[in-house]
Amino acid sequence: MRFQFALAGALAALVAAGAVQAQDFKPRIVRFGHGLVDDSNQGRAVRFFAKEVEKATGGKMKVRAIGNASLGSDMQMQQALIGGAQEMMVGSTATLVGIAPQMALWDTPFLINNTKEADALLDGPVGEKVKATLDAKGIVGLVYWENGFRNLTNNKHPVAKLEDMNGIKLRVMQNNVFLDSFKALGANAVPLPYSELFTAMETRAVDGQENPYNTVLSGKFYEVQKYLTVTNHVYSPWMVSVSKKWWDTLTPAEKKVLQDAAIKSRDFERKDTRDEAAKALAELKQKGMQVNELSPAEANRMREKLTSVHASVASAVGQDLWKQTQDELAKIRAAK
Ligand code: TK8
Repeated sequence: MRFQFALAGALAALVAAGAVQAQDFKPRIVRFGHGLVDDSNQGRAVRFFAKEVEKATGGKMKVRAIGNASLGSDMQMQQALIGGAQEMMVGSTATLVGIAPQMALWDTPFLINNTKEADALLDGPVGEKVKATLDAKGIVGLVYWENGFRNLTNNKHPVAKLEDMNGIKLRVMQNNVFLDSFKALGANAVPLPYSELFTAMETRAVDGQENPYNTVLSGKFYEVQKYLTVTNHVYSPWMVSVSKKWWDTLTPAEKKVLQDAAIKSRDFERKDTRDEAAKALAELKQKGMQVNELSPAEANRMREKLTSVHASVASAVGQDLWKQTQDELAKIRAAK
């Protein structure tokens, strides 16, 4: 017994010193599922992560990137992780709220104004605290990736003023804050998994949706959506998640490889996503989408409607976390 502890201690020291040997890794297959197509910011980052892990383990750990929701929707994959039937996934934090209610913090409209605030808040104590609530639910959250600022598309008419939202059948994520937000704007909000979204738009079961430019582009939404309104109504993160059941079977060296690769993938993914987003709007116009910005007055009217859900988010995530978030944001905004 004592020998085992000594051994564990020695290994931990080796890992800390970076002196990890190939024999610290067992042959393992990691099924890493994601919802977007392979040729998307999400798919590229999963493949980046896979390469990093293979390199660091001398090919012992093989990460299979499985996109297109082939392993299921976000919520189905989360259940597979909890049950231990799948090792890893990445998906919207918004679809995790049923499992970890504090994730609803990230659904708060207009909480985050820019990517600098996003990085500081998500990678800081607030982000860590929210991420850690997954642990007790059977999921280990590794890092936040950027999904991005969400914008509105539809196939009915341009949305230039609040009243234009009336009667638009709008797909939202399976999440109450999104549902309430878009009901407050006057839309007919319908929750649907992402994996059913394209077909729903194609068959006109829904008129519109909201997602970052990157996804509108990679998902080819321009084929079935004519109008895009620049709303930037919420900053949406993705969570890179691991099955806790599987995680608990890993050696310390293997856990460290996954954590290190996750951090590298986060930096890669955020840069890639931002580079793509900066060019995406021009590309979407070129593909035929009609893009409009809201006048400051109309943007304000929408903003007021959307911020009406803030009180209910605060009570859902707890007043302490809400206050800590506001304090943290104030600090981030004050810093140069
Ligand atoms: C991909 C989803 C997607 C999200 C959505 O699985 O559902 O609209 O934005 O990124 O997580």
